[in-house]
Amino acid sequence: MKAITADITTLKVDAIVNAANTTLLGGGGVDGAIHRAAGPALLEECRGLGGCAVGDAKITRGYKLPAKHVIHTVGPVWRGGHSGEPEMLAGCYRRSLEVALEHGVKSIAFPAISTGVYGYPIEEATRIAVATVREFLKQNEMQMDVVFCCFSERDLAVYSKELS
Ligand code: AR6
Repeated sequence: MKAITADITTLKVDAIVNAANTTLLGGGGVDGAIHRAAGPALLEECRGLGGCAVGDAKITRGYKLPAKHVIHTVGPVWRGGHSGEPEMLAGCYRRSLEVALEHGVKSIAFPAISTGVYGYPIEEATRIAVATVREFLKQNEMQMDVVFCCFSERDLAVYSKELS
């Protein structure tokens, strides 16, 4: 596991994770950036997926992206932390890794799911992200390169602290 600052759409990994919404039909933030970079064929494939539940994940091809696949997951909207948000956010990381494993993905990059428009506090979200990925890799005794792709130096500092 490592944390970097980058635009996730530029990463040449087996799969990048998209912080989508339940429709899977695009939006703003990292979702908008991924759809723009992948091209309209991504939206076409997403139309056939029938949406995605909060905490679940679905995979598509990467089209014009350097990444081979996009794993679309839907984070929870932050409502103060007592509405099941931690469990749902952990589900995003766990389900994304399960889907990755099923598709032979050896390298994966995650954005900071739910911490933008959905308002999840970065420190708490980071703790869940790192703990859930660590636990998954340990339980599955597997080799997967996991990159936490931060979009600001501030987020990178939070991730670096959590990883050390
Ligand atoms: N590369 C990496 N990280 C990025 C990029 C990028 N190109 N662009 C933004 N981020 P958000 P959410 C960071 O709002 O909170 C969409 O409309 C951003 O700085 O994209 O899960 C969906 O359709 C933040 O740290 O996702 C949903 O409706 C992180 O990505 C809703 O937003 C997540 O911010 C999902 O909200």
